[in-house]
Amino acid sequence: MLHRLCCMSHSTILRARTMYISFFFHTFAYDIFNNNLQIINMKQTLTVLMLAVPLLATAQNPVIRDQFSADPTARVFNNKVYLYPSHDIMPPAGQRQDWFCMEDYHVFSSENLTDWTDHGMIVTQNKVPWVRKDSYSMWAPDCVERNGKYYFYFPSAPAAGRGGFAVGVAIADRPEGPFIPEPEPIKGVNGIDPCVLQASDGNAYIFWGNGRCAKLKPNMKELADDNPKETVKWGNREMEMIGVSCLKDLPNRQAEGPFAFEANGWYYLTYPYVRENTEVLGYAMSKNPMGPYEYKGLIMAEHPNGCWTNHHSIINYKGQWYLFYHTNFFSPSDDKRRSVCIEKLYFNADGTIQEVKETMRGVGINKATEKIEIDRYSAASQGVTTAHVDTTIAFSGDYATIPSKGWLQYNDVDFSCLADGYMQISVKASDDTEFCIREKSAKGKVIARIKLAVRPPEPTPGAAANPMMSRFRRDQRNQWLTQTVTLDYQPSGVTDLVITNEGAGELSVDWVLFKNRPKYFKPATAAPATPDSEGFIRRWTLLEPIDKPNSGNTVFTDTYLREHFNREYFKGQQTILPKDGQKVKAVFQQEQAPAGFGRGAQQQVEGPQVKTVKQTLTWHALDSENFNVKLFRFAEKYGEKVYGVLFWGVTIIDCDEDIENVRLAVGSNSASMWWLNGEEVLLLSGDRRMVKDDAVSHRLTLKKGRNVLRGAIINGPGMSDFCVRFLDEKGNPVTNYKILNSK
Ligand code: FUB
Repeated sequence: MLHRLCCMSHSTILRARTMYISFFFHTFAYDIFNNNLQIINMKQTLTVLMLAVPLLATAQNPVIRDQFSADPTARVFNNKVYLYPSHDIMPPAGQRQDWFCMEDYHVFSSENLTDWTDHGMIVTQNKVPWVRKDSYSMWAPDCVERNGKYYFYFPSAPAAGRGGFAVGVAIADRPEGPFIPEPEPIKGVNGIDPCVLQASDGNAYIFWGNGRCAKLKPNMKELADDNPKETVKWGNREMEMIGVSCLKDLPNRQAEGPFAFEANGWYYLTYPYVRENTEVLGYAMSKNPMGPYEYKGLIMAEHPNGCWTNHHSIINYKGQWYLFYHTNFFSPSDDKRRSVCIEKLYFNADGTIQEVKETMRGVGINKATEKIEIDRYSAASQGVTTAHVDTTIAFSGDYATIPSKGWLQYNDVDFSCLADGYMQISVKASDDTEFCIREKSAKGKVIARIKLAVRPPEPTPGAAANPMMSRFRRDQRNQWLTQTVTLDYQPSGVTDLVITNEGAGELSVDWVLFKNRPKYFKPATAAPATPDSEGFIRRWTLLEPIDKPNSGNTVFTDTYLREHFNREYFKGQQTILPKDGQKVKAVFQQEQAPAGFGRGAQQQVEGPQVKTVKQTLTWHALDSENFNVKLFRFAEKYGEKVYGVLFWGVTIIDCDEDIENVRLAVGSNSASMWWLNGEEVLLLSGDRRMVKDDAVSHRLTLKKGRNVLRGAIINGPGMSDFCVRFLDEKGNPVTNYKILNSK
């Protein structure tokens, strides 16, 4: 907390020094001069915002991403992790702008260290009787449970006395409150950063300030009467202090934030102190809660970015040890606005602690279907850099820039939530480029390959400028673009993602997100289906799309359609009663698409105009989720192409008796042709949209027993679909039949 002494002008240092001395003087002096304390004999219920707000998934560091949070004390209560941080805010007018500013506390909880719920404000400065109004000094807290009650310990500036800090306690029946503050601070605890250790000897010990420790009474609100006392010299004054100074003979320069815990048969006293210029986290071990402690080394070195403070806690959750600490990630130029981060922590066999490195990735597992801040990567090749997306918005986060042939890896993404997925990614590039999302390593299986075109088209030499073209193909160099991408391969379970820049220039990435496609189809069941209440036939056995390039839908004249629908693409085209999963070999002659379809207007087809196409295609028995059967979505899922294709669909209708004078009513995008029991009954030609009952056949008879309805739908550059039903003489839907094609 005294880091402001660094990086200051001489006069500022003098002022700061005076404040430093006065801070400590007042802290110690508080006990001596507290006779004037005004005791407010009133229990005050704090305002508790009972609204619990789930935050955005925050599997990366920092874990709280919508407000500042510092000095994290994590505790495990009822199999959940509760986080009690201090709450840094931007200082209001009239407060020192370059100093800590905290008016209240929030509590957060999580069961997976990824999804955090903000339970709202639990204690606020102006509702604690003993706290000086508007002192903005609600510094590092702690919370422990004893006999079903939750004791929240917090330091602040007392209203009475001469300044400095005291430590109060607020009590609740539940970890998230409501907490009721005691009217007075704990007598004899003068300082900051309380931490309560409930030792296996049955006692509770409170640690605070620069490592002082005293036993608490079982009521958890007062110091025990049998605590040792020692005389401390301050300048030429002498003061009697309660408890023992556990860090007295250890590395302890500007030590604060003690956090004590018991594990492996040892008591650990962990604490921030200044090794050189800014704080590190160190630790000492002892066989007794009050020491003597032996210094063992570092838990975490100085923050690489120079943030002066660090403050931490350590928990074991579901068998894994975790270190909670803070950085100033969301406020890089102001280290009094900090944010909580988490890393895994490991012990050596002799009980010593392995040093922890701060990472951007943190410990949480991301669901593939949530926005993943991929710039908080786990590992990266040389040359990958990060920068803030918007330096004017505090919580906007970073993006990463990957050099050509570089990569970055983001670990622990859970794909179990993705059934039928596609990907969105936010990217920026200075030129056309290509990149991949791969699994596990830079050479891993390709999940998606993206060709990113950002450069406007070069004008064709000699051709007059075409203003229409330039309107549609903008220059997108150096602009953030959200790319929607189909997946070549969908991973399962928890895995690692790697972005490889396979282009010639730099590529910037901000976030990636996987989405489940809406379910357009379900596999047909074994039981027969019926038409829906409006008579629409939703069960079809559909063949994967036949490749049929077309320059557009305007060519779909009656003549064209009759010629092309009556060609044979596969054997049994008009007789097959396909089963789900059955394969057909399609072999046919195909004219090459004329200019204008997927080609530049200037390009002409060269070489042979007709080629032989061979495709192996599968039939799928499906129930459409909608009255209209979305062939485009079917093609996306099962086809090689979605545009310029020809679909075949078959459905088998079973009637208990003849149903006479019905008409087949069809809407389709684009043109389509329909056959009932082998007879052509309807042709929808031209460039059409799907409209209910767009075309209606002559009168037909659905005969008793089995009837086969067959359709062929052709698609140019549009999103193909169709809807089919039978109408009776009065135009009412016919629904009294079964649909037999099944799984
Ligand atoms: O948050 C204010 C102070 O900064 C804490 O009490 C110290 O531990 C340091 O993190």
